[in-house]
Amino acid sequence: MPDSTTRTDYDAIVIGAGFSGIYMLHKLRNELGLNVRAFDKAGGVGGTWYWNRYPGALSDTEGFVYRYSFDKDLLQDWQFNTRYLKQPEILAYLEHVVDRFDLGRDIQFNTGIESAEFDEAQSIWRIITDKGAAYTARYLITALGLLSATNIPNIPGRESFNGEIYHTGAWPEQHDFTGKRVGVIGTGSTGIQTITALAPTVSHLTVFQRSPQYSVPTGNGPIAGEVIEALKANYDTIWTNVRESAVGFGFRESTVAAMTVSEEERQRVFQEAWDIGGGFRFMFGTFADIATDPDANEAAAAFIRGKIAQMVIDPETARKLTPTDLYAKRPVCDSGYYQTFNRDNVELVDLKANPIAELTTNGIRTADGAEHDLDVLIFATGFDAVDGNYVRMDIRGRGGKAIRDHWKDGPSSHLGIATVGFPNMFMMLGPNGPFANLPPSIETQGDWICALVDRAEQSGITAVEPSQAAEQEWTTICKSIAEATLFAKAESWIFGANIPGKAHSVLFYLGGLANYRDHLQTVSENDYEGLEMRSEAVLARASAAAPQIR
Ligand code: FAD
Ligand code: NA7
Repeated sequence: MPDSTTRTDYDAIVIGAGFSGIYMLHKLRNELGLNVRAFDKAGGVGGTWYWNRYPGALSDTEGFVYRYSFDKDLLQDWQFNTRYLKQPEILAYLEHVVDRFDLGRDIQFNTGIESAEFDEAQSIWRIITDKGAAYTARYLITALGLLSATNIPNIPGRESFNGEIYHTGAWPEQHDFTGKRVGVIGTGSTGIQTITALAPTVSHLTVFQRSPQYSVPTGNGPIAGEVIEALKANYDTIWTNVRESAVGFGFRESTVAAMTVSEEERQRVFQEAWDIGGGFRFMFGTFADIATDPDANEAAAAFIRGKIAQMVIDPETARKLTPTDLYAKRPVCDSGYYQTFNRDNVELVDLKANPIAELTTNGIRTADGAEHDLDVLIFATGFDAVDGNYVRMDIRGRGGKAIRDHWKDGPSSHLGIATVGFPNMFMMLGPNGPFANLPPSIETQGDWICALVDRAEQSGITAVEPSQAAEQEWTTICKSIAEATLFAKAESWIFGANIPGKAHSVLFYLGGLANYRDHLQTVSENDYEGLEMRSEAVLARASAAAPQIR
């Protein structure tokens, strides 16, 4: 039986110090007054923006909404002068938030969490760090990142390569590749940014492309001072609109079906969006059904294909760069990607026609026997998305069940936040969370979790977890929405299709941020219907006994 005098080191432990972990530390410590400790294996805050320092790294959510909304003064104070934010600016912003809200003293860096186990008898979590230190807490907040666990393909001969190897998502240092022969594998959002930024600076760039991409211009550039002032003056309305929208990117989403307008009007709308720029804007701001109706999708795809043909001079290179499948992966945008292939020092290798055979001492040998000599090889091969960092840790819930086993057929959750058998573990951006601009999604989840924790604290509830039925229902909702979209027909990380051997499953709630918020509100208004709350152990508050680690 639980011991009523059980004390924990902390009330809550937060793993991760990116947008999500920072927010949760602030909410739980500064607003609820709990004793909270955050850990990150990184050497500093920032998460994504700590690790992804590759050349050209940029958020493609427009900067005015790629930020927290919770503090009005912060919104007014933080300066920006371009439409999108580069990695150093976002990192500086997050560092500022940590300083501003005095969070740094409760974050421990360079500390990976290797295991987290729920002690059923005590209703507490026990975590062990990679330094062998053990800590306990009543709540475990996993802010592990959904695009954080790097995917490095298992290419034969890797150990024999004499050059430098990098992954874009594990790039904590700056590097100068001037004059070097560089290879990039991968042409997703990250590869596109890296390729475009690197090409003018290296002696030769070889791009190893498995799937060509539909990309539209970012439209990045300076924003006039008066526009920034107007944005700042309008923030209340802006955030309301973001929260009431589907993708939360800060633009007006279309309600018009593409095929209900004339061909001429469609072209006008596509051209206008092309000129303004933005990947999400092109997919969701032009017409309402690009992601759901095959004809609408083909119209958008054909428009982009036509642009590629105009931009790329060599017809054979243009052919290789032109996708023929659905336009149904996460929409991406670029700052001159296709034109980069008009440069004399850039070469495109089509891996579908000619796969990589092996890495050699000097570079990459493709199946046709050609040797591509390289000084540097960059993997822009993406991430084991959403559950990747969960299954890389040893997380155990009730009965010692490992999350790896719990999710062996694909990860699931209730509301993207909690999962059966793992009480008091609240996930930020867990499986089947919203597919939308992430800072407002993070705040949505963080506020809801915080209210739930407060409710538990006020009522002496010691264990909260979803019922099997609630989790199953949420999984079914997510699956049926996903299947109504064309995204489900494309092979991408949104469904775990990019990782060999990973179960193909729905990883997101594709119903939009506004509807997602409605779901959360309905659950909380119905006294957290679908969540089982127990009062098995009466634990003393950690604050009374917490070790002083400063
Ligand atoms: P992360 O920022 O990924 O932080 C997770 C942290 O957890 C990491 O620091 C990691 O080190 C730590 N961690 C994980 N496991 C452990 C462990 N076992 N022990 C200790 N620490 C651990 N989203 C958008 O909405 N718009 C964009 O434009 C956009 N652009 C992106 C561009 C790139 C290149 C990438 C990679 C992602 C982009 N994203 C974008 C998604 C981005 O990840 C989120 O917007 C947001 O930064 C996620 O914050 P987070 O705190 O949830 O996760
Ligand atoms: P993505 O979008 O998953 O792109 C990864 C790219 O790497 C993509 O072109 C892949 O080709 C390619 N890839 C992956 N594995 C291999 C192997 N084994 N061989 C050759 N090519 C490979 O990741 P990103 O980092 O670009 O973007 C992820 C998200 O992070 C992005 O949407 C933003 O939100 C930020 P494929 O298409 O699978 O054929």
